[in-house]
Amino acid sequence: MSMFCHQCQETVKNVGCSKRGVCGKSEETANHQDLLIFVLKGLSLNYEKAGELGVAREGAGRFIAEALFVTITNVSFDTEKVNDWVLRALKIRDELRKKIEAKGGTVDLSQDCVAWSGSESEYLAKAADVGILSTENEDVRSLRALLLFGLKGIAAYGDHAAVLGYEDETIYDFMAEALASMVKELTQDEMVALVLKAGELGVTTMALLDKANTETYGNPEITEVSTGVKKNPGILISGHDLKDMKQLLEQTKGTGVDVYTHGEMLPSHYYPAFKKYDNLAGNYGGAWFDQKEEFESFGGPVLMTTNCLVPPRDSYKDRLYTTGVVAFPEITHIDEKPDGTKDFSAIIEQAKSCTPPTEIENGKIVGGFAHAQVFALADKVVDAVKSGAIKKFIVMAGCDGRHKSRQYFTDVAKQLPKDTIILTAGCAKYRYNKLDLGDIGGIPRVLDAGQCNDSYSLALIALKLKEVFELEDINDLPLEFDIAWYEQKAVIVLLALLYLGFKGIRLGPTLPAFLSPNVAQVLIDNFDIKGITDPSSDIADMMK
Ligand code: SF4
Ligand code: SF3
Repeated sequence: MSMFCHQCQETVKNVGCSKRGVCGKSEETANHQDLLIFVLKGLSLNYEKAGELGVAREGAGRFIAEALFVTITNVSFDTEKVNDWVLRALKIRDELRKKIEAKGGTVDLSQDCVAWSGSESEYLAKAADVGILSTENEDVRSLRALLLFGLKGIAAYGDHAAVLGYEDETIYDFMAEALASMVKELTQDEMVALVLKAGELGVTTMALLDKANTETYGNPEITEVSTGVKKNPGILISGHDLKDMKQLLEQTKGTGVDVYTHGEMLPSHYYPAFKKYDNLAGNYGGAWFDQKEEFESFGGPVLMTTNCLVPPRDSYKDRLYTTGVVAFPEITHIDEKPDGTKDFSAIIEQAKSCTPPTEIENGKIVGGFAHAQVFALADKVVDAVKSGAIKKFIVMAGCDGRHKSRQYFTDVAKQLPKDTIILTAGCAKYRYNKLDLGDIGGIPRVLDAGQCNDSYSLALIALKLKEVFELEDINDLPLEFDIAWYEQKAVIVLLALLYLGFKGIRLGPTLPAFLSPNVAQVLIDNFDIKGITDPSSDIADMMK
């Protein structure tokens, strides 16, 4: 058996993981995930057909989103659970077929992904035939990969919106259209068009999630978050799911247990609905890849709501919990109840018997600069640009990761001239959000909009500046991009930015392994995408 996965930035030699994932994903899990994608293509063909015939498809679109989310880097390491997703996908695919046939229609049985129904013992053998490398032409494979990985980002953000009750059928329809396209003979122009459409749907999805988050929890506000610890025992919550956060805060209220955020959960401090909880104690640690040390020293239970989970050490396995689509063998998983709520009482009880967290730092992080907060400061910002106090905005959003080469982003942040403002979102911020980079007339030099999906806020801020300065072209703004990527949510953020017309985006630490030379050239020719070089040269170029 072997595997092939090249969907994240840490893939082996920037080519592909072929024995085991650098992320810790096993061959079995990787192959089951490939099989899941294969079955989702068949499901999507039936979904399209059902749509043409007016056959009800309730639940199928949401299912596609959740199943794609399962395959994102650092979400599921549990082969059995992925196997269950394959079984459910086959069932939904075949139920759609029955409904289509009941209406007198037919499904395309010439497509293996529609017709195939092996027993579970055949899954691994089948997976070997249907993974990424089954597409022989390297440019077609590259365009399909770019589309698939962008879709995964749409799926994750769409799912976050859906858990809050915000859904948009056009997002599901596009996911199905795009998955189905991957088994059709399309021209390269048609494939490029679908990649660009993914960018458009990325904007739609991030806008929907922004609406879901802000209508449910209020607009993020400037907030100072402590990085120290208090005297009570605590629960650490990581990942991106704000609904889990809300339920955990509600259930811990008055129990004597504090809640600390980790990684991408830091921005929850910025929302009015969460700030009112006295037991929301602070942020513990940094980006996802340091979690082994941080979860160990935290000493209390840890709840992982989405990516990025790292295979845990034995020392804290008994106090690690997963929920949602996250899964790891032998780690307790908290399921959602039929009424949509989750019961975190077991975690809270365990926390009570734990010692308070060990302090690993004691400072503060300032954030909360999503669109509404920045618009409220618009006059100040515009005056600072007009007076020359702010020369450039540098968007440094995205992901953090393990590689030493990511020191580049810290060095850029430190070396940027003092008349620049860094706009950030996502866990990339941990490379510089604890540095004292000062302010410009009271405006902090690092403006953190929130989670990676809040890159949408950064785009809105740019569009607002374009309007205020009455510019024809968004690329005439004093704005540069120096984006860090790791997993597939960053792929959709990138495609969304391209769709919005931004050009000249720098991407690092490496360009994606899944871009063939020709596809990379298309992005360079049409969007002036570039890789990072070294901090001084890139800063000199950005400050031109
Ligand atoms: Fe390798 Fe990344 Fe795939 Fe994990 S997600 S197997 S590290 S390419
Ligand atoms: Fe980070 Fe995983 Fe991408 Fe949401 S938590 S940005 S890497």
